[in-house]
Amino acid sequence: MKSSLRIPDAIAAELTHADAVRIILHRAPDGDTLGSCLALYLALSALEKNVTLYCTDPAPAQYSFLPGANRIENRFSSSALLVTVDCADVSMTGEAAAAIKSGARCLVIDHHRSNQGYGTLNWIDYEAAAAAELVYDLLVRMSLPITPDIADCLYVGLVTDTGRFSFDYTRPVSMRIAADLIERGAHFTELCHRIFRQRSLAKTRLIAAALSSLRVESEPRVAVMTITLDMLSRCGASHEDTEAIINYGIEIDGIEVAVLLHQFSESEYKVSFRSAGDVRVDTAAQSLGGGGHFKASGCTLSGSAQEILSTVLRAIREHAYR
Ligand SMILES: [Mn+2]
Repeated sequence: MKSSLRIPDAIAAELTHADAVRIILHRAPDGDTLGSCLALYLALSALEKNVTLYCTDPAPAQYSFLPGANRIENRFSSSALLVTVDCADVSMTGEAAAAIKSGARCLVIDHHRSNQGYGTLNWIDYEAAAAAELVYDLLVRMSLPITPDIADCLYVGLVTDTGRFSFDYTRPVSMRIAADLIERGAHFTELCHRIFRQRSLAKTRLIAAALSSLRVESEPRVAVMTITLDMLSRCGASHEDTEAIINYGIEIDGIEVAVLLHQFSESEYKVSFRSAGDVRVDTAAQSLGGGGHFKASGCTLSGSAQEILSTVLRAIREHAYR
């Protein structure tokens, strides 16, 4: 493909001409990578191409109702044009990473500022509130029909990545796209009910257990919760049920940073950080070998919960308040 075409047009042209396309979701898939990839999958499948979906992890249960979610494969093969959507780094593409690094043709569609452009063609738009906005643009560009199923998928990407249209990078065009998706048949009430207003009994029990572990440090104002393997098994909960529980910490009035220690094995913990405002938590996570965004980051540490907590608090004091 010649570079005389603008990148989105070049990507549209390449997808139009490809016979086989493998769409890649990021590991630990969220609503945006799922909605965007499924929408692209449904739209390209209607063109009678050989289109497949790959993700190294399964879709979380609350998204399993999405059209096409049951077609996601967890084994990678690369005899097709690759497309990653919402994958900030090649390391998030599971087994596809090796193929991409060794030069397999790969289109990258993303909106993360940290994306360095690891593909053959890279469409990275930092201003987009969700990758779903870019896939919407792509389908319009390709004159592909946006069916009610596709509208549902794109709406899920938008509504989850924008925090229900409330995060500061939500832009007027995000809402115009959402309005258009509703006109095209997106079942927005039912989608939001399934995603935001319904949870399993196991997860509800896990929230209760996590809240009872809450402790608050005073200097700085850090809320800490711990989820152990024992708590997971007592609640009948799974690792994916820990998602978003950290929000209960950061939503406490006056709290600046929230931390969640989530035990993975006897001595291994995943540590998540959230910031309520001006305190940046990416630097704290980076100092411990992790990474992430200004207000949301994480790392993995070994040791006892007590040791890890003191390491983490020290990192927050030394790096987050600079
Ligand atoms: Mn996204």
